[in-house]
Amino acid sequence: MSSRRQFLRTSAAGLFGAALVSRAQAAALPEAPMMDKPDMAPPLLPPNGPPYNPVATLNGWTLPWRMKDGWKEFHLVAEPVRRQFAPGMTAHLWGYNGQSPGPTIECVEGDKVRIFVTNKLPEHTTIHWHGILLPNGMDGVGGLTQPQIPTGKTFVYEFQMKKSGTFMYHPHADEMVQMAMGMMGFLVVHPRDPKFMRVDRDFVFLINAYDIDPGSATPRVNTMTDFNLWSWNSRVFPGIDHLVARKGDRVRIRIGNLTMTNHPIHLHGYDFEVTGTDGGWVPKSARWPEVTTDVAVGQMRAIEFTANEPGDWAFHCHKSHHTMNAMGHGVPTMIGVDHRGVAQKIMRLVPDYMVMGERGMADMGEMEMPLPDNTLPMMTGAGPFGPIEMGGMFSVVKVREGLARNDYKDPGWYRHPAGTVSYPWTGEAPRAERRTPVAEAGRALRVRKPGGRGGRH
Ligand SMILES: [Cu+2]
Repeated sequence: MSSRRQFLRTSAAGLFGAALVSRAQAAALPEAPMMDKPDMAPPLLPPNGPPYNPVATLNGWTLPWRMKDGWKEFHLVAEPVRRQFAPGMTAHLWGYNGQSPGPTIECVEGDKVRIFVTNKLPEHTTIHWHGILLPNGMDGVGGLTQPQIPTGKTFVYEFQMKKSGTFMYHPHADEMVQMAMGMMGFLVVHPRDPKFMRVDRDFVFLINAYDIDPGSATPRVNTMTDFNLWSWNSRVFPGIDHLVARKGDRVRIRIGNLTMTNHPIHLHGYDFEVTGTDGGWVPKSARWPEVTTDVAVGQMRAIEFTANEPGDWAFHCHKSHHTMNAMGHGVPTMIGVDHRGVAQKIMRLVPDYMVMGERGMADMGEMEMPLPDNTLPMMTGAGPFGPIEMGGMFSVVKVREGLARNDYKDPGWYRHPAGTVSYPWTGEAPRAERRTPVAEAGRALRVRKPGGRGGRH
C-alpha cells in the first residue's frame, strides 16, 4: 500500500510505469519504478521505517521501496538507457531503472534490505555493494561469490545494514565495459539516531567519465585514461544541478569517484572538512580544514561546511581539462603565432577554416562554432557577467538567505550588494615599458658576471 502511494507520489517527478518483469515474477517482485528525466527529484521523505533526513541526488532520484515482513525491498533493473548530458547532447548508456547513474538507494542502519536485480542488458551482470559489510555470498563478484546474472534473469541480494555511511554500487562483471557505459549508483545508509551527524542539506553525486567522439552517442569502452566527457552523475556543465543552500545551513556533499583517475574537488568561498569516507565517519579529532579534497579512484569523500557566506560559489574539479567538454586533444597550441598568411591559404581549400587560439582560447566561450550533431561546445555556459568558459565537472553552490527548508529550486544569479564586485580601474593607464627577452637575458648575465671575467666578452 505504502509503496503504491509512494510510487504515485514520485510519478509527478518523472517516474513512469514499471512491470518490466514476466507475469509469473510479478506476483512476488516489487515494482521497479523508472525515471525518464535527468532533473533532480525532490528528496524522498521516508514513508515508513525509522525517520531520517533524505539526501538530494544531483540530476537524480531515490528508489522507492516496499516493506515486506520487516524487509525493505528494492528493485533495480539493469538496462540500456538514454541519458542527456546537457541540453543538446544525449548518449546511449547502460544504467538502472531508466537512467545512468542508477537511483540512489537510501536506508537506515540496522535495516534488513532485499534488493532484486533484473538484467535487461545484452550480456550478464552482477552488482557489487562497494563498502558495505555483508555476508561474502552477497558481495556481487561474478564468478567468485556468485554466478553472473544471465540476460533476462532476476537475482536477489539480502543483507542487514551493520553501520551508517556512504557507499556505492556497480557491476563486478565485465566491469571495464559496464562501468564505461555508466552502470553505477549511490547507496546511503542513514544513522539510526537522526541527530547523529545531522545536516540540513545532504547532496550526493558520483564522478564518472566517458569517451564519446564528437558527433556520436555511444562511449568507447576500451579507453583507459583519455576520456573526453568528465561528468558528475553523467551530466556536464551547464547541465549539472546547482547546489542550493539556505544561509546558515549545515551542508554535506558526498562525492564518489568511479572513474579511472583522481579528481581534486574544489569549493570556492568556504573551507570545509572531510567528515566521511566509504570506510565510515571521520571523528572530529581526525579532521582538518581544506578547500580542495582529492577523491581518488574507487573512493568516496563526504565534505561538510556551514553555509554562512551568501553568493554563487564555483564548485569544480581542479584538473582544468576536467572542466572542459569534448575537444580535439590534437589541436596545437597557437598562442603567440601569427598565422594570418597561412589561414588565407588554408581557406582557399577549406572555406570553414578558423584561426584558433592566437591569444588563448577564451574567445571560444562566446564563439558560435559549427559543431557536429549531438556535440557540446568545449567551453560554454553564461553567467550574469558573460560567458563562464567551462564544461565538464563544474557547478555552483548557491547560498541565499531566507529559503524554505526543502527549497532546492534555482534561485537565479546572486545579486551582489553595491560595492562588493571587482571593478575596472578608470584612472591613468599603466606605462607600457617593454624590454625584449634578449635584452633582459643580457642584463642578467652582465650582473652575474661582472668585471669581464668568465665567458662573456
Ligand atoms: Cu577531475
